[in-house]
Parts: sequence; structure tokens; C-alpha cells
Amino acid sequence: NSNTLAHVALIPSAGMGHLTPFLRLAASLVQHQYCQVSLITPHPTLSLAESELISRFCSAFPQVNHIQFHLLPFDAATANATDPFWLQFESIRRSAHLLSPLLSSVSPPLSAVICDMSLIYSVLPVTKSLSLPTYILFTTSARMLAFFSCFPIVHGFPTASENYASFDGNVLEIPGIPPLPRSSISPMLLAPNSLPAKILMEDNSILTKLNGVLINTFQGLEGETLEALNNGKVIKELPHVFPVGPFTPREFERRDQSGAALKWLDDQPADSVVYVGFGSRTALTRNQIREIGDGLLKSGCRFLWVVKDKPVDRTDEEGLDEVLGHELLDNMKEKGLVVKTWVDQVEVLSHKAVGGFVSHCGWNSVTEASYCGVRVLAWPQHGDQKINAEVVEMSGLGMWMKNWGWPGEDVVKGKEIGEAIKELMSNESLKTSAAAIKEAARKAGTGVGGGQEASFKRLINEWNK
Ligand code: BUP
Repeated sequence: NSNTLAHVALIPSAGMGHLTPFLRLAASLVQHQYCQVSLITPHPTLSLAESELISRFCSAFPQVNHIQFHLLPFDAATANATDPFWLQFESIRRSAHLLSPLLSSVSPPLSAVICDMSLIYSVLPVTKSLSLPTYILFTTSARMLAFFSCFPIVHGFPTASENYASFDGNVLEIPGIPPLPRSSISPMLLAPNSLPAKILMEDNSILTKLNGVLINTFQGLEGETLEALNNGKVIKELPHVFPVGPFTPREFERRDQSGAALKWLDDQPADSVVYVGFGSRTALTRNQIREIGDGLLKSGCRFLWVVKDKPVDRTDEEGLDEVLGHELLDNMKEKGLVVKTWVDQVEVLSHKAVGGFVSHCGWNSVTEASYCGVRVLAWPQHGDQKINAEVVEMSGLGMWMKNWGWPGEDVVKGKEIGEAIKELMSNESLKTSAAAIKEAARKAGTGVGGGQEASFKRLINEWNK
């Protein structure tokens, strides 16, 4: 009976990497009838992919109450960033006070709010004034959560509550988990006045006021880190961390465009194709893109490559001819398929022909690879991605060429890329360990008493109080 169910509002932030896990969470909550859901999405969205995904979600789940939250005009020149997605985070943060009338007027009254991790500082004052229990969905790794919990000490500032980590300028030592080298921290987070550093610092300052942290990870991938977080080894008074991953990819995410790619995969031998994709918001330089093309040819492997030339899809207009050049494009036709459209990544990763994944290590990509048991060649590009690449390497899900730097450092040459891909595709022990992670992922997601189910049960108890 829906009248007796708790009612929870979900507030995602910007970008497919943040929206997708929120919608997968919403789908789980309503499908298992754990609670009623209101979905509050910032409007307008930055990318077309986001607005299309929201519409497909709403058609698939009409029982979810969708509310658009209209953003105030925002002057990007007043924020210290150029990345359009960070600017959109800031725009949402600055409009967050407008959530108050929305949250107080939904019916039946809300039991709790789950917002994006980038909105803690701006949403918590609103939800606290309405006495609403407030949770975040942390859309990246538990290792990144451990880092985020200690983040201020990297800049010599105190954390939200007593912390047990130390930073000597080179290595961040966090009790209970392997040390985190400075080289894994994104330059934009090391720059003290950048917008990303400011957002993390502000969010950290009230982290302990949250009622809990939901996270898209699971025991078999990050058991040690989850243990450290929940046993108070990282910071004192860290709210409980609920592993609710890996989220199940859903039917509503599918788009028609990938038909050709999937059809092409049907004609390839099992475990023979490497899939190359750098997520929804990372555009490599043209030089680097062409070196990847050269590397794929040199690897001798079959490949499916999604090329992205601009961070925001609405402006990604140049054809493949222009981005890759005729000659390279022509040479690639024999062994591979190169596309510039969105593909259904989970469908691709689940295809029997696909054995390896060259990934930027956006957290959704990592969890999708683990869900499908596809070994990863980690090639982090920005933000949390080197920290996620450490998880990929330590868990056995894949390999990481640590000497490939952040973009802006040296372009990685085709020869090296080709060799790394060859290694990824031929390494039997990686194949076995990735398959073991898939098994752990399926157990965490569906097994009775698995981490996910136990987390949801505990949450529902809290929401029904
Ligand atoms: Br591109 C692309 N098809 O063609 P991440 C992406 N995706 O399904 P990001 C497709 O977008 P952040 C495509 O499966 C994943 O769910 C992919 O999220 C899907 O990286 C999502 O991997 C991408 O987290 O976001 O986009 O860089 O920086 O927020 O992690």
C-alpha cells in the first residue's frame, strides 16, 4: 500500500555520470516498492543526453513524481572554473535555496532527501530547516569518499571532525587503506582556489551533519575501504556508509542509435574486441585521439571506439573524417568500428565479443565493467579518475599504465597504447580476476543478505521512523 510507504526526494546534479546512478537508484527504490520517489532535476540540463535520459526514465516510471527545479541565471565569470560541468554544479548550488518551497509542498510529506554529493553545502541548510533527514548518493568510489573525508588536510585545513589521516606533501596516509600518492590527486583539486577545491572543502565542512552516505560500490570491489570508513578509521563521526552497488543498468537507458554497433559486435569472435570509451564529458585533444587510432591499429586487436571531440554533446558537431583524418579512418575500417554517437555502453560491455575496455575510469564505467566482468585498461583523465584507477588495479579488475600522465602532460604515443592494449587482451590472469569480480558484483546486487539488500533494509527502517 503506497500510503504506508516512506516518500523520498532524489536530487541529482549535472552530467550523465551523476544522473545515471540517481535514476538507477530511483528505479530500484520504486521497483522493489521500498518507498515512493520524487525526482527533482535541475533545469535546463547541460547536455542533451541528460534531458533525453530523464524523459525516457519518466515514461518508464510514471509512478515517480518528477519535478523540474529551474535554475537562476548564472554568470560563469563569477566562478573560478572553465569546465562546463563544474560550472553547472556551481549554478545548481547557487539556486539550491529555491528547493525549499518544492520540498515542503510535495505530497505526501517527505521522509528523507537524497542529494548529489556536490550539493551538500547548499542543500543541507534547506533540508535541516525543514527537519528532513538528508543523505547523499556518492557517485564515485569508496576510495574517493575516504579521500574526500580527509580532503582539507591536503590544503592544511581541519576536517569536519577529528580525522586520523596525515599528509606529508607527497602521500596521504589513511588508516585501514593503502596510501594515496599526491600524483593520484587531480591538479584541479590541488590548486587551492579552484572551484572544484572550494566545493569539496565546503562540502567537507558539514559532512558529519548528514544522516548517511549511499555509495555505488560493493564488498567484492572495495571491501577494505568500506570497512575503514564504517569502523571510524578515517574521520570521527563519519555518517554511516551504505554500499548499494553495483546499480543495475536498466531498460530505460537504451537508445536506438547503438543498433549498428551491436550488430557489428554480433559478427566478431568471442572475447576479441576492445571497447574504447572515455565517458560522457571527456574530450581528448585531436593529437591524442589520432595516437589512439594509431595504437588501436598497432595492437592488432579488433575494436569498437566511441570518439568524443567536445565535452558537451550539444556542441560536438565535427564528423569523424575531420577529427581523425581520412587516411586513419580508412585504415581502421578493416579491424574496427569507430563511432561518434552514443552507444549503450552496458549493452556493449555485456556482449560476448567484448573482452577489454580502455576506460577513463569514470566510476559508472568502472562499476559497469565490474558488473559485466570486462577487464579494464585504466587511462584516467581528470578529477577522481586516478583514485578510481587505483581501485581498478588493486581489485584485479584491470591494469593501469601509471606513467601516462594527466592530459596536458605528454601525449601518449600509439606504439605504447598498442602494446598496452595487446597486454590487456592477452593477459589470462586479468581475465580470471575480472570474472571473479563479476561474480562478486552479481552477489552483492541480488544475493539475499547481500550488501545492497541489507543497506536498503536499514535505510527503509530509518525512513519509516
Ligand atoms: Br560516452 C557514453 N554510452 O556512448 P562515467 C557513455 N555512456 O552508455 P563520465 C554510454 O555514460 P563522471 C556512451 O555507460 C556511463 O553510465 C556509461 O559515466 C554511459 O563517466 C556514463 O563512466 C558515463 O562515470 O562522468 O561521463 O565522465 O565524470 O561524472 O564520472
